[in-house]
Amino acid sequence: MKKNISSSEYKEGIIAGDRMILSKAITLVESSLPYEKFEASELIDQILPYTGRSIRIGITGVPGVGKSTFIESFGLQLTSQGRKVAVLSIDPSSSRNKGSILGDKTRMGKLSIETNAFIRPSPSGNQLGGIAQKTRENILLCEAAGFDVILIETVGVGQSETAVKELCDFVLLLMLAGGGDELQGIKRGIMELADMVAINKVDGENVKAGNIAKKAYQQALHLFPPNDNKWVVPVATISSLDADGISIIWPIIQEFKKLTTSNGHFEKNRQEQNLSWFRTGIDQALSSHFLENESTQSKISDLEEAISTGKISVKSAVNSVMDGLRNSTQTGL
Ligand SMILES: Nc1nc2c(ncn2[C@@H]2O[C@H](COP(=O)(O)OP(=O)(O)O)[C@@H](O)[C@H]2O)c(=O)[nH]1
Ligand SMILES: [Mg+2]
Repeated sequence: MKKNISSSEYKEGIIAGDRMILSKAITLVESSLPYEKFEASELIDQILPYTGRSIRIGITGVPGVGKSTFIESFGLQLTSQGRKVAVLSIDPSSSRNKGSILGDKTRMGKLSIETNAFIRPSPSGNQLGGIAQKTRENILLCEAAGFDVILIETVGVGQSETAVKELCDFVLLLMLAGGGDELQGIKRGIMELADMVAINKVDGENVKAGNIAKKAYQQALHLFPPNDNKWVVPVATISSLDADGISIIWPIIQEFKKLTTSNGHFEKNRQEQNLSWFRTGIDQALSSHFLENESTQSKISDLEEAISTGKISVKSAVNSVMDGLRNSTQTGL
């Protein structure tokens, strides 16, 4: 393959569903080189008319709950029904170990060789905003390539759950039964992000505990005020490993889509996500534009030195950087 792919070759290849080109386009989007960033944003503009037609589903829950295993079962079910499934993940941790990437690949072994599936491990880094942005662009690329279901696994803990809400139409929260921590998720506010709760690993000796947990979650969810979109969050028990209970998930998502489309919340959610994307984009563009400047960088490192040696307060240092910014905008630099 040629080294340089032109932007029209990218566009045509993606729309034709060429996986090699799709993979390369994702690499381009994830690049931090300025000229590649520029190329990537042009490409996103070009493919935009071909996007938006998939359903974007977030899969969240603590590490080890079975997200990757679930995606394997659910994804295989969807591909067997003729759907094209793309799997992306979002991971804000910079110190992600290689083991987890390998682990995820083996857990999705069957899905990864399906012709109607495409699995792409996440870019990792320590700036969640940037990663979420890239995942969002990757969603668009996969949509333009004809994938009609996008599954997004949260890999890191904490913030990635909020990020996935910002990227998806529907969020499935996987939980575990037992351990008396049924209400933990509610306390952490995570339940508020979920459009559905599935208690996973309800197999073998875990069936009784699973059913108890299901009741506890149903009761707890009852105490929440009704959602604006009128959706009542369902609770199910599943076994991702045995592919048990998985078949009810897709019809539930369809019901969700039907309800929220008819009351306008589906589109409203996407519009709000777009606006928030725009605002984050401005924040990032401003700060990177400003920080790329060499004199700013050297000023910042001087100030860092001054902060470490106690010569200046953090607040004064920030003010000093901002004064520099104000002066440069005034002089048009
Ligand atoms: N018994 C049982 N084990 C499961 C089930 N789902 C996942 N596991 C196991 O739980 C472990 C973690 O699964 P994984 O999918 O990697 O979790 P993730 O970190 O949330 O992606 C693996 O050893 C899986 O085989 C299930 O439904 N039942
Ligand atoms: Mg996983």
